[in-house]
Amino acid sequence: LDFFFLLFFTHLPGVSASGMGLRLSQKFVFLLFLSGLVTLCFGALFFLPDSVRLKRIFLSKTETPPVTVGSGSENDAREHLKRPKDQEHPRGMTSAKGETKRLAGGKALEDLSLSRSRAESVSERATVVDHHGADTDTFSYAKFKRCLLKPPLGRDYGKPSDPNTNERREKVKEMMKFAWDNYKLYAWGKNELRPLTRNGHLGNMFGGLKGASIIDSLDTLYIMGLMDEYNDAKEWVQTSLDLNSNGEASLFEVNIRYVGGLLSAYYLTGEEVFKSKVLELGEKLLPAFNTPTGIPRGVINLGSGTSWSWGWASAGSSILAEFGTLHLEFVHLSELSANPIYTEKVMNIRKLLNKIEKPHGLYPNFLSPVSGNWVQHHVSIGGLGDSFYEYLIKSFLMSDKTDGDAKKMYYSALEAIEANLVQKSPGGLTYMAEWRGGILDHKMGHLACFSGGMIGIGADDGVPEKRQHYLDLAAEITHTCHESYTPTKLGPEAFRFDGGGEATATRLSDRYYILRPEVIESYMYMWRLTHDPKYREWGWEAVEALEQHCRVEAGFSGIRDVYTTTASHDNMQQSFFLSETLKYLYLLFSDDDLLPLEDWVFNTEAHPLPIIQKRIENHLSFAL
Ligand code: DMJ
Repeated sequence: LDFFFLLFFTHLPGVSASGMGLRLSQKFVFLLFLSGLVTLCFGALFFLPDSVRLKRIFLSKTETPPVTVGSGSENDAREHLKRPKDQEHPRGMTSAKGETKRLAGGKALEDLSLSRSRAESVSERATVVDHHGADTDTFSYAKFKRCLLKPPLGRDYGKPSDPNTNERREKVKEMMKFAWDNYKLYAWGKNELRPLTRNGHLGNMFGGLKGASIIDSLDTLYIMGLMDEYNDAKEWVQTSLDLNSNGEASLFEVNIRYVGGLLSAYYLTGEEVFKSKVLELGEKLLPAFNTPTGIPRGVINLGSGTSWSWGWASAGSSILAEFGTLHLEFVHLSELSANPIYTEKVMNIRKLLNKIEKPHGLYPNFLSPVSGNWVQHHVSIGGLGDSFYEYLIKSFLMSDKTDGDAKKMYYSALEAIEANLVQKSPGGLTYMAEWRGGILDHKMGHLACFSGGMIGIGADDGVPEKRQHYLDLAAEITHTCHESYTPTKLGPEAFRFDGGGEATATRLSDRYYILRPEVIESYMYMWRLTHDPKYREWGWEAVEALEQHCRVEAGFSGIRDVYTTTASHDNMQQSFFLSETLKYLYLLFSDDDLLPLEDWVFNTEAHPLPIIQKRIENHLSFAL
């Protein structure tokens, strides 16, 4: 400044550096110059580098320069999310938890409008260990396939060497093609076929979602090698499966049929469309868990996310078989998305059920999602309770036998069931009665007949005598259910052991058969476990009966009375007929290497889900 001052005055006309007697006009010009100089110097601060102290002193935090492209906190965060994980943790690096992380190349997050929860889940991904071979944010289908113990479709698609069995298997395949072709012809895109009136049925169980028969058939068509049909089904999923519906859906039904069906289609085929659809659908189900206890309500609006209990469920309760039949699918949703939220939701249900006091060790069918207490003391292995027990043992099996809590809960439940519900009829038939606050109802539903298979596959607890005990119990229950299949060789909706009857429907209203799979399901498991030829014979009886009583010109239909041979049809080809009944029959006549039980667990709609192998870590070390 001194330098400028001297320069200025020595150059002013008539002013010497020593002579400071200035005129007023000269003083004014001087002040003007000075203020200009100060303004210039202050402005120059903006052009100085960030580190210059002067700048930091003069400019407060709020005056930081505006964000330019490529810098700034928001863009930095996105860049961080986009960065391949293996740049952050070199392959094979050990995390804080001591887990060895084999990190795949990071996938750019395509969606820049990340929601908060999504962003959080991304950060949580670092700690998720995926036992299918991708312990990062991407699921590796190729690694998953390498880690299966056996090829899913066997050496030769499970084709049996015995020609007679093969002929039977071909017959079942023909039935599937017939059921599918008619659905395609008359009800394409609807949920079910009405084979008598030759039209489609939508119903209101799936909240406006369509194509239930298509989703339920994908894996059956695929394992049967009906590839044209499978491709039509896949194309429909690609072009027409609209998940943006706004209706009221059963959480349970959407989960077992749509989530289960899409998951198994993905695991069998590796087609990305199934994965993206199922992850989209999974997210839509999450709001159902927003209750004081985290126990979901039965009905959810897929658009708004609001949920409520079934009108018929007492005191706004949730149903054991519904909220207890989510575990397998939700664990797989976490596997595929690397988002732990799904597993957390079902583990929370598990914890609550584990802790709560149970009358005689039994699980009643109704529970309040608000208080977390039982609402009624009705216990049943059939409707309202059934698949909860199934999912306990299957959770254990699907976890590669590591989910000890599931196993413990299953065995204590089964002991309580044996102590309180399992009965022997005067004619020597073993059955499972229902329990109403301590009083036994000597009735068994068709739905309860799945329990033969369940007790069979759960019979491996390491103690040989116990294993035999459970195998015997499984065989007895399956035998009883077979006894109920008479005289048409199809079984009623419910049968009783009182009033002089033995496995007989005494009420007219219980005499119908809606193409249900449970008895055949038990035949299939018992065949795999024992190879006793009677199970294949019983299965063949069912095939013949279905052909004789349920096959109509345009599909298969349920019947109103299994005790009369002049059938009255109910005009409905249920989607579970394609998903379960025909699949279990096909497996019954196939070799055991078609969907081997060492690798696969079937959800309650018969959709195969892979066992999450713990030994995979060893496999991976040489698979990579
Ligand atoms: C299927 O949708 C499932 O098996 C469910 O668990 C109960 N019943 C039907 C078939 O009967």
